Amino acid sequence: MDWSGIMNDIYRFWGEIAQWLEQALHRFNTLWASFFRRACEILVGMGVPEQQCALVVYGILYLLATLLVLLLVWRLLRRKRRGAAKVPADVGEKAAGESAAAEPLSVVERMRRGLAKTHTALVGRIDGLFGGSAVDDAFLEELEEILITADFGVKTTTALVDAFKQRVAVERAQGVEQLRAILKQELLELMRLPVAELDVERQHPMVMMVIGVNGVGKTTTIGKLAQQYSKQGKKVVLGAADTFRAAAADQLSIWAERSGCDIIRHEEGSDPAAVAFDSAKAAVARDADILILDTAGRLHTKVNLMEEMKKIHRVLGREIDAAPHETLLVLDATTGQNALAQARQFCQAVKITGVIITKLDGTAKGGMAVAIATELGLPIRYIGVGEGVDDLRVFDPDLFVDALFENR
Ligand SMILES: Nc1nc2c(ncn2[C@@H]2O[C@H](COP(=O)(O)OP(=O)(O)O)[C@@H](O)[C@H]2O)c(=O)[nH]1
Ligand SMILES: [Mg+2]
Repeated sequence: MDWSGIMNDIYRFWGEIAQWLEQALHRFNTLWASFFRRACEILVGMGVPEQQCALVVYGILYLLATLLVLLLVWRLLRRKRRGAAKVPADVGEKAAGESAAAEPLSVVERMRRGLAKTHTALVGRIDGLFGGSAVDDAFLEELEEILITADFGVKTTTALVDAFKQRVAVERAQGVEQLRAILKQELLELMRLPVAELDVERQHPMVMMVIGVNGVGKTTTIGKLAQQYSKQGKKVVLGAADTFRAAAADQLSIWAERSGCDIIRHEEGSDPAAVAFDSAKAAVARDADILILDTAGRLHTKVNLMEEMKKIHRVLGREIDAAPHETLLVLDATTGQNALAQARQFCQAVKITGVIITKLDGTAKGGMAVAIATELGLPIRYIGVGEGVDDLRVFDPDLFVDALFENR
């Protein structure tokens, strides 16, 4: 390799650049000098003393440079503000569909959105009625019809309308606001049950068995619960006792992975009670806070299904004192009064301690939640108002009734 040739080339190249820079500097100096001279002439023409011309020229240039910088900063800030203004709109769109939205919705807002269909069916008609005629027989009949349409059930509707009628008479109530407040209060009275709240710290491990017919949302609900409890720092073990199809355990495994909790599963078709046994053993050995057991809801005959439930109950009780501590029945709100019939059948087989109502977001018949609480005397522990993890909520009757009746 010819090093001296290369070095010569570099020197020549560098010499050319230096020459070009020198020329550019020279040209700039000439330009600057003529600009400066011209500016001074103008300033003198305007009456500025000649000795102060340089000062004024530099002052003007300094001012211009400052203005330019300020303009740039202003433009940058404006662009940033516009960008920020766009974000909430995007977040809102996502949140409406999926709960993977960056900005979490408040509990009240989720409840409002989830119960929107029932709210529309109920409040528009009720306000129309309350704002119209006096409280007479025709009025009460129409109120009854509205409540039945929202699936409050005949028994609950009758009790509610009777209580409403009495209070209105005693208090001589009238006008939309007053009548609506009375209906809300009476509804809350019906829904408040004298039962303790679900307390997962009551036992260690706390065992929850989740039952219900096929497709109501058991596995999804367990997945959401696992994720919520794990987030709270609890150690959760899931038991895949729905051994009817491998896909059921696969579905639960995905949730377990997502929330970082353990899962006990056996092969497809194996004995669900054996899964319950292993799950209970594992929960104790691993010092878990909570064990949640998924079950199948699709055995060929009802008798089989109920026998299986009883067997799982017995197995759990033998392994962990007083387990299962909660037997939660999952009901699909979109099935309306049919869910009530299902609940009655399950109640005959096992001791149910609470209900989880799913898919309240998909129905205008949210009144069935009231019917469950009042007609079966079972506390509603959670409600599902959407498919996102945060759409499963601890049931709060006040919040529920507010979301149903509030003005939007
Ligand atoms: N819209 C809505 N869908 C739900 C809710 N809970 C569950 N689902 C859906 O219901 C379907 C059945 O759920 P799955 O958990 O498999 O029911 P399982 O057979 O009882 O275990 C799934 O598509 C879930 O995404 C809810 O609260 N709202
Ligand atoms: Mg399932």
